[in-house]
Amino acid sequence: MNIKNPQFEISAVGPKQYPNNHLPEIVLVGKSNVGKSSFINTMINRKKLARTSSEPGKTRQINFYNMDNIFYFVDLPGYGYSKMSKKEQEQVGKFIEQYLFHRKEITLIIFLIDIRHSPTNNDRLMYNYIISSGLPCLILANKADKIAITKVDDTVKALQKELNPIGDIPTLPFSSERKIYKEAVWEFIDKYFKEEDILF
Ligand SMILES: Nc1nc2c(ncn2[C@@H]2O[C@H](COP(=O)(O)OP(=O)(O)OP(=O)(O)O)[C@@H](O)[C@H]2O)c(=O)[nH]1
Ligand SMILES: [Mg+2]
Repeated sequence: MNIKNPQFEISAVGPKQYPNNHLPEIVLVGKSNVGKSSFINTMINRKKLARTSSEPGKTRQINFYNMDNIFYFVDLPGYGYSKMSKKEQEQVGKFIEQYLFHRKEITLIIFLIDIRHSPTNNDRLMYNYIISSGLPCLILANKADKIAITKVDDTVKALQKELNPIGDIPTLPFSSERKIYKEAVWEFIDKYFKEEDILF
């Protein structure tokens, strides 16, 4: 897919603010600072459409990015940012749950894990939720540039074995620094949309 005119549409804190045009939504989930917002920028070759930061906890609302009126990338706040006050963490947790548990437009979850580490407890909670929801999911082992290129494939396999031993959830490497992994993700999205007869 070649997105020509990606647009930020809205930052929402509740369902009333979600777009109501029923486009399919591809949602980014993962812990704080894993690279969700950067993923969106990388996929569409923009440096700053989605706001990123080296400080965890940058994204606090649910941001909808309209991809040529074909679908939305939905950027969620990350979980597990311990420096946020308890109240803020609870509030952000509520935004995430409210969206993930009820939004009918979700068509694919892109679940980012840091390629360098075993999944955290919160990653496992999120994984369990995804499995129980039955929503389609793609796992991305992100920040692949942080390990030697020759080790990427084996590390991705090991991570999949750890998190998803049955091996029924596709797992790919990704990196916003090393752009070579991007095409495979676009191919996955294209194929997925075609198979599910989702659009156009
Ligand atoms: N080396 C490397 N750094 C990355 C990659 N992706 C993101 N980063 C960096 O990681 C930091 C966090 O990136 P964000 O995209 O803001 O992370 P996020 O998951 O949106 O974080 P929250 O909004 O806090 O949940 C930034 O400093 C990015 O430049 C990657 O693939 N490789
Ligand atoms: Mg973010």
